[in-house]
Amino acid sequence: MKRLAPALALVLCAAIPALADKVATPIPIGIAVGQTSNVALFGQEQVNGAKIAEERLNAAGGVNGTKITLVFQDTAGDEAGAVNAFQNLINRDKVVAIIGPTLSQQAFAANPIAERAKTPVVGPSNTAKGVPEIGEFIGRISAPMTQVAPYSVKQAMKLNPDIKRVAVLYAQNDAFSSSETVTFQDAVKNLGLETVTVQKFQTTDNDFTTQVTAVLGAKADLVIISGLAADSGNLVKQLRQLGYKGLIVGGNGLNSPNMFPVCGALCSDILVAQAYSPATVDKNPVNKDFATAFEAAYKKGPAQFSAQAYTAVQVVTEALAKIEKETGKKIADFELAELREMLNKSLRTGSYMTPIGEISIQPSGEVEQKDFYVSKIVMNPDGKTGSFVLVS
Ligand code: MET
Repeated sequence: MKRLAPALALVLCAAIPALADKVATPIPIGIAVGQTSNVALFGQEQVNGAKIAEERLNAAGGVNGTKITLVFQDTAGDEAGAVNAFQNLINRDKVVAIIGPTLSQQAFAANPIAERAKTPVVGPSNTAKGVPEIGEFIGRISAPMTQVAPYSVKQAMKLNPDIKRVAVLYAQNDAFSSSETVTFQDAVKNLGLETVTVQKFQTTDNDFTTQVTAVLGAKADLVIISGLAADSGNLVKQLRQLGYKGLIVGGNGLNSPNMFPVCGALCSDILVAQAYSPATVDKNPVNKDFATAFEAAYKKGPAQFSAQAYTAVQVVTEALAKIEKETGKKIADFELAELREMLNKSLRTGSYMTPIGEISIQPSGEVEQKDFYVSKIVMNPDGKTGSFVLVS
């Protein structure tokens, strides 16, 4: 008996943390996005959108009367930062799910950690091919660029039916940019256009003379860019400064007003396909509530990354409420590990009416979204501020 005691103690000790791991209240939801580094140009918008969701959803009762609380962990811009944030949220903050990371490049590194810990991930902005396939616990509400990108090329052809020669540029050190450019190059081919040059750059570059010279030399009449915000903004600026006059289509990295200060007045007329439009407020009351609260808080209208972050928080909150409805048991009475598994399933059932329209998450984790838009950047006379104006 005496000899058994240490073994018994060991078993008990091992069991205690597991028993202690009930879901906390308010219910913690992790937000792992890039709040610093060059990725903060997107991350700040995500934080803003998520905070509005926390406020609006809690004002509406949270999860059947229990409040949610967002736990923010800055991933910065690289893989290590995302891995670290995920570990903290899963093990220390004991969140029910993680919303993040900002970049697909980071998702490929950090999501496997959540997968092993059986913690659901809802990607609010990952658009590269292959993200949901990382695992069973990985989903997203951001439509992949394979679905969204072709719209902007079609729109460019509408605006200028004479387009024939296309220059494609992409950031080769970024997973989403490398994935997105394949989609764009396929679209160019399928639409009967010719790719006359493919130019690579790095997300850390700020001198694009070589690439711009190649574009001008190839006599392109359409330029398509896949990169992050600062690099793409500088590339646009240098294209215009060195005399490129044709249309420019930007990928998902150019879909942020935080890019406006980078290319300034020269951002004007870039075409961007979007998974969100503030213009739907009249027919979408959820978007109206979101956009009104956002505008009141930040004195500017919301853009895609904010709307998607809101959507991700909303989807997790509603999926939690569904669990309570189905089991008749409060979330706080579940053990964390069990709840995380149930939440992963709940996320994938039914549909959600969100600021980005009606969506659902397929069993694979891929989002199903109905409405996409193409907007054109219009800069204000101050050359610093501007807006995305719907063209289709
Ligand atoms: N869509 C990007 C990605 O999947 C992130 C935001 S825009 C650069 O990496």
